[in-house]
Amino acid sequence: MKKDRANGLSLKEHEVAGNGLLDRRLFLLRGLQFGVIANITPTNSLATTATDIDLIGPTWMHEPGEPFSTYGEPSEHEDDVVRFPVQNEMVPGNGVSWTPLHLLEGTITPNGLHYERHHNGVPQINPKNHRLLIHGLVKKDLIFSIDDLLRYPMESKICFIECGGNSNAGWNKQPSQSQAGYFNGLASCSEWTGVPLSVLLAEVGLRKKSKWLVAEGADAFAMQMSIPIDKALDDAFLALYQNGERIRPENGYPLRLIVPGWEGVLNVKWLRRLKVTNRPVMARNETSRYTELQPSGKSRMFTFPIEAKSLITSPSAHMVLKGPSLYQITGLAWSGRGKISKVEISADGGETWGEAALQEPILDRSFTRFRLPWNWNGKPAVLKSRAIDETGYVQPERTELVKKRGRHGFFHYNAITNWHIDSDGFVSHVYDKKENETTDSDINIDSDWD
Ligand SMILES: Nc1nc2c(c(=O)[nH]1)N[C@H]1C(S)=C(S)[C@@H](COP(=O)(O)O)O[C@H]1N2
Ligand SMILES: [Mo]
Repeated sequence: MKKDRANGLSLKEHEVAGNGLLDRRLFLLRGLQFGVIANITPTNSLATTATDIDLIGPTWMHEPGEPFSTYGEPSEHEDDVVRFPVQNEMVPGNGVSWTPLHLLEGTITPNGLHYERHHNGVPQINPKNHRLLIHGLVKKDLIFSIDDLLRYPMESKICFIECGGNSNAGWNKQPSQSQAGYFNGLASCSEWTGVPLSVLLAEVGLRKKSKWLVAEGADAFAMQMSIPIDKALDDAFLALYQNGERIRPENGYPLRLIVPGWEGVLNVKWLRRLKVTNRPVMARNETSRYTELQPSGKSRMFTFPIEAKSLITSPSAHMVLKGPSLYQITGLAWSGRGKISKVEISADGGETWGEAALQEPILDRSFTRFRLPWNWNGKPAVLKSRAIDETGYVQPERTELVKKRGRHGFFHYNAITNWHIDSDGFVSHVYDKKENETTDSDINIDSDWD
């Protein structure tokens, strides 16, 4: 066994878990260099040795480039980095478009790639004609124009939004073979800026019996959702900006509600009305949907917070590893209950686990990027990631989740995802072997979200 001369340890001794998972600090210390010493990478770089040195340069160095633009676009060579839209044929404008999480890095979702969930299309709203009414159990009803709202003191928060129906193909009997983002990408993370709801609720003055807030959108679906008043006063806000610019039409322009860490459906877009009430409105999306029968025979409803979840975005389904070598396993973790405290990775199907490096900043109810070096030996392997949040909650294995939530599960699928790598390096999605026996789910979800 070759020695890593820097500290006298062999690569084997840097292993933190079985099947080649290495210490999370190794890349930070010496990049790929330690692989060289351990004879894993053929040269000390993944690049080619320079022989012909071209000092003339490419053609684009010999003529002026393109002129300036008023609004930048991604390079034409990145045109595969797109959302994946799926429309419900029966209802105009009802569908989703998935964020390509497997093609992105870092934690912030570019505005043009934020996932979309509309129930009846994207209204084209002229902000001059848009109003927000706050009424109900309040001391005085108030109407705000967008210009009024833009004059209030604002705050920013980086947080994820995840649809309660995200990853729900995970309830199916067979593992989805879509790319990671195209079955887990009804989740995105942005910096949202706007006016704290508590400020406006203080202006209208809450009456004693106020317990809930019903939010209504100005789309043709007239989405209505009920939110407990305590959450509204705690950290909900009315967003006008998304990653520094005004919110995109598809994400709620000119005004949307942000309810940090709670299921996506509460983040009402194109917000036009907030009614303070003493009980929930019992709208479609809190009765016929989002109410789920449990194995105990009782139903659960108003299951607001998003539980901790993680997903390896690379390597992930459809990718191909180029032979035995060092790889960086990377992905995203998030929790609606606070910060991510730890992400563990397994390269042997869950037998042993190693702790991943968490990329700073680690923010409350935001995407957290994790990474871990892996020395793949070229043999079939199963990768898993497991998130643990600051409340101590541990992301469950699929078997556990299915056992707990039963065969009527549809929302809040947050189980561990397994990526199988075959000896050709091809990555596919698999369930644990034992899961095939225990899963009695007979649903087949491929075009229903909510
Ligand atoms: N007015 C309105 N608000 C809405 C919806 C909608 O269809 N209409 N969809 C909801 C659902 S189910 C989700 S998951 C999020 C999606 O937000 P996004 O499209 O900005 O990602 O918005 C919520 N707010
Ligand atoms: Mo949703």
